[in-house]
Formats: sequence, structure tokens, C-alpha cells
Amino acid sequence: MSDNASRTATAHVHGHSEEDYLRCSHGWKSWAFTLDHKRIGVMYLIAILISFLLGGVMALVLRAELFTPDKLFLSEDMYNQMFTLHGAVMTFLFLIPSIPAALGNFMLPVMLGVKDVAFPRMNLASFYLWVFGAIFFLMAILLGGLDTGWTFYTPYSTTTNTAVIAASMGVFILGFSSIFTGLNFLVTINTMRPAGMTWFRMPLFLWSLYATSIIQVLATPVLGITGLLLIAERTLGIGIFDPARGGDPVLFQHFFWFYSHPAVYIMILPAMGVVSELVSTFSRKPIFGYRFIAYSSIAIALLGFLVWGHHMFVSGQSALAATVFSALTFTVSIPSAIKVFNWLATMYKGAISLETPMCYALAFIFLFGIGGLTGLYLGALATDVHLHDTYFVVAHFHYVMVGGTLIAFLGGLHYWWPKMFGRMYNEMWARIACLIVFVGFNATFFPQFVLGSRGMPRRYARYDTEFVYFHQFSTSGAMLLGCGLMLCAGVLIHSLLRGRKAPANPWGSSTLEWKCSSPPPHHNFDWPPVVSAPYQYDHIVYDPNHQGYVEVEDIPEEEDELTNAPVESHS
Ligand code: HEM
Ligand SMILES: [Cu+2]
Repeated sequence: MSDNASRTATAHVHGHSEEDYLRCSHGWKSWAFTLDHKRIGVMYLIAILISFLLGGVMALVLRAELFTPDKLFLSEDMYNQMFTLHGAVMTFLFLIPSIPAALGNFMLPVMLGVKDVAFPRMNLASFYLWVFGAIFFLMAILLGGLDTGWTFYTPYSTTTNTAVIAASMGVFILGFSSIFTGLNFLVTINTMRPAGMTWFRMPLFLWSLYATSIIQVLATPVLGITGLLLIAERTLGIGIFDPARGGDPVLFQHFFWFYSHPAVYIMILPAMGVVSELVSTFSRKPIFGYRFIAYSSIAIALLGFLVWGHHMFVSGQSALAATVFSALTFTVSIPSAIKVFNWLATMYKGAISLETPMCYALAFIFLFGIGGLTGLYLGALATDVHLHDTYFVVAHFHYVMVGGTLIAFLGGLHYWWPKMFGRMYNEMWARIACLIVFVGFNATFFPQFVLGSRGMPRRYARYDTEFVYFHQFSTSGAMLLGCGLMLCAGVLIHSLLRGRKAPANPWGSSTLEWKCSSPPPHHNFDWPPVVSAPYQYDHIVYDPNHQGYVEVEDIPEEEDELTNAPVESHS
């Protein structure tokens, strides 16, 4: 045993008595009725990955159709249904729950140093609500599809013959799932922090989840009510959106974006939180401007409520309202830019190691940069009149939602994978997959900026031949992106079957989840772990005996016996 290891004093050593959460009980019931946040996180992970696969296949079908200006194999009607379902599945079933409900559920209590979330039953209920919501979506497909776009704009959604009611019910139910998760996280962070875990010792991922939860709890009810009003309009003809009955279709857009603009921050804030963890760990440097990053999450969450009107610059809005919304939109970019600056400053003169999660983090910073900056062109009144409803908007939001959220999700998944499943993956292949995803992504979406600025409208199945080159480029990129994601999946599945056992702390991270074994024991920590400031790397050294990092501390002699066991002899 190395000298370092024999002087190791870490809380997790005491977790040895317990089986890890994957092995502590068996049988399908032990999963289906589990109250363990880690198992719920894993079930969420599987569920959202299935949704992502479904949405991804639809995307490839859409891109394939667009390879030629005229019909290849999809009718116009089928095309409309395909992009509607693609957008709705990706947004409501995948992106919104992706980082908070899957990674967040698993990691939040462990990173906080507690045994579980505040309301474990509500946590399980949230997962089953997701399942029911998803079933309603599938029903909508079976009942004749949906062709309103993921935005459900009236008057189209009140008049089309497709399954708007089933889909709206699905959105309503999914909304509750999201609210339950948010409420749980808020209460957990507010009331359960163990001794020593002050607000400003919380890992930044938890700050971002906290900010996200505020939005989930405050904004989602509006979406739920909007869905119910839409159903009431269709079934009872209450006349809230129909001008013939004294209603107003633009009101729907206000309701919808009052939720859906904050919702884009439900997607991006947790992604930013993941990136803060990755950048610090893989630069082996304390995060630069911790408080600024923490406060900027809250600032984004609050400012995000004030800008929804930028989606409606050309929908019939007063000039004054449009100007105010435009100005407010620009304020949101300030806290976003603060974060980017702080990540770069953290890396500056850091000991950067380009492990897979860090590759994703760097990709995120670059792609989110493009996505965020192009948002400013759209937020500026004069340019948006030209760019609205073109491929420029499509490119913008894919840069933030895919280049941002999906990439950060993959970075977080690779980062916490050893912790979640106790296995390492093949670094080289994982990095190659990341590279292919990065190249494929840019090849798919960069041409769409050009297409849009030249006037190619979004949501069209057919197009003018002048656009054919860029569309074909984009379609080829999408196929490459698909291959990269398949490779990524292959690497992770291979890791489950053949991967080497993961040490407790493979990356040299400083936050609490790396102090319990990989995978964590059923109750995470037998007693509240010793909490110190996060992002301190002085005491964390590589130990070749464990092929991982261990914490070294000078501890009093008499405690030696208790704590000098090898860090992960049990795993
Ligand atoms: C950081 C600063 C950002 C700014 C200034 C910004 C600005 C805008 C504006 C003005 C539009 C409306 C364009 C139009 O329809 O004409 C828009 C659309 C959109 N943005 Fe952003 N955005 C930003 C970040 C994000 C983020 C982080 C996400 C998601 C993670 C996002 C997702 C979307 C989506 C989904 C749409 C289009 C919705 C639709 O019409 O289907 N944006 N953005
Ligand atoms: Cu917006």
C-alpha cells in the first residue's frame, strides 16, 4: 500500500459495510417501486434516452426528405407531422427532463451529502407522471398524428383534425412531472443541507439546478393551464382564442412563450452547471468567480421571465412592447456572458487534461457561444423581422439546445458514468465519438444559418433549387452526427459489459459525490460527510494503486486504524 493511501482519510471508507445501490436489492419490483433517488435517476436516464432515439430517428427522416427539393418519400402532410413530433418529443420528453431529472436526480443528494431528496415518493411519482405523459404522446401518434408544430399555435391548433387533445393532455401531465422534480429539489436544497454545506459551498451544478427548479415551479403551471384552455376551446368552444367568439389567437402565443422562453433556460441552466463542474475539475483549478457563476444562474432564471415577447415581434405587438422586449432580451445575455468569461478564466493557466468530459465541455463553450450570440441577431428588432421563421432560427436554437444542452448532457453523462455504473469506458473511442458528434453537428446546422439568412423559411417540405447545396450539406452532416451518437452509445454499452471497475474518484474531482464509492452505496453516506469548500484540489493526488485519485490529509495518529483501509477495496 502506498504511503499516500495509508494516510488517506475520507468519509467514504465507512460506506463499505453497505452494498452499492445497484446490488442492494433485486427483482423488477425493487426498481419499479424504488424510492432511491439513484435508481429513479437511472430509470429516467433510460426513459429519456429512448425518447432521444425516437426524436433522433424522426430528425434523420426529416433531413433525408430534404435531400432533394421535391418529394423524396414524405408527403407534405407527413412532413408536417414528422417535424411536429420531432420537436415535441425532443423538447418535452428529452431535453427538459434530461439533465435535471436523470443526472440531477442521481447526483443532487450525493453532491449535497444527504441520503435522498426531501420527498422520495414524490420523486417516484414524478417519474411515473413522465411515463403517463409520454403514453399520451404516443396515443396522439396512433390517433392520427399531430401537425401543429411543437408550439401548438392557434388558430391552427384549434381547427386541425389531428390529435391536439391527446398531445395537450400529454404536455399537461409532463408538466406536473417537471414541477414535482423542481419542488423536490428546492425543498431538498433549502432544508436538508448537512452541517458545513453552506449556500456558498454548494457545487455550482446544484446552484444551477436550484435556479432551474425555480423556473420549473413558477413557469410550468402556465403551460399546463394553456393546454387545458386549448382543450376547452376545442371541445367546448369557450372562445378564448377565437376572435369570432371574442377571443384572441395572439393570447395563446403570450401564454405559450411565457412558459417556453423560461423553458429554454430549464434546458440550458443545468447544462451550464455541468460545464462549471467539468471546467474546474479538468483544469484542476478552483472555479474562477464562484459567486458570480452562482448568482448569474439565479439572474438568468429571473430575467428569463421577462423576455418572452421576442418570439412575437412579427405576431402583432405594439411597437413599444416590441422595443421593451428587445432591450430586455439583451440583458439576459449578460449573465450568460459572465459564465463564459469565468469558464475561460478558470482554464487560463490551468492544468487542462482533455479527457472525454472536458472535450464535451470545450465543445459546449464554443457551440453555446455561437448559439447565444446568434440569439442577439434575433433579439434585435430590425434583423429579426428578416430572420424570423427562417432556418436561421432553426440553426440558432439547435446550437443552444443540441450544441448546448445535449453536448453538456453527454459531457455530464461521461463524467458521472463511472460513478453511476461503477465502470470506466474506453477513453480513446469516447473521444473519437465526441469529435464525430462535434463535426457532424456543425456540418448539420451551420449551413442552416446561411440558408435562413438567404430566406429559406422553416417548416417547409419543399424548397427552391437555389438552396439545394446547403440542404444536402446539412443532411450529410446529420447522418455523420447520427453515426457519432451511435458510436457514443456503443462505447457506453461496451463499458457496462466489459469496462474496468471504476475507482471512487477517477478524475480527481473535489465535490462530495466522489467521496463515496463507485457506484454509491444505497444510502450514499452513513453519516453526513465532512464538507469543505468545493473546487480545492491541493489534497487530491493520483494513486496508481487504485488508478484513481485519493484524498490525503494529515490526520491524528489514533484515527489511523479506522481510516487506513484502501479506498475502494470493495468495488
Ligand atoms: C443567450 C441568449 C439568447 C437569446 C438572446 C435568444 C434569442 C432568441 C430570439 C429573439 C428568438 C426568436 C426568434 C424568432 O422566432 O424570430 C429565439 C428563438 C428560440 N430560441 Fe433563443 N435565445 C437565446 C438563448 C437560447 C437558449 C439558451 C435556448 C435553448 C436552450 C434557446 C432556444 C430557442 C428556441 C427553441 C427558439 C425558437 C422557438 C420556435 O420558434 O420554435 N435560445 N431565441
Ligand atoms: Cu425566447
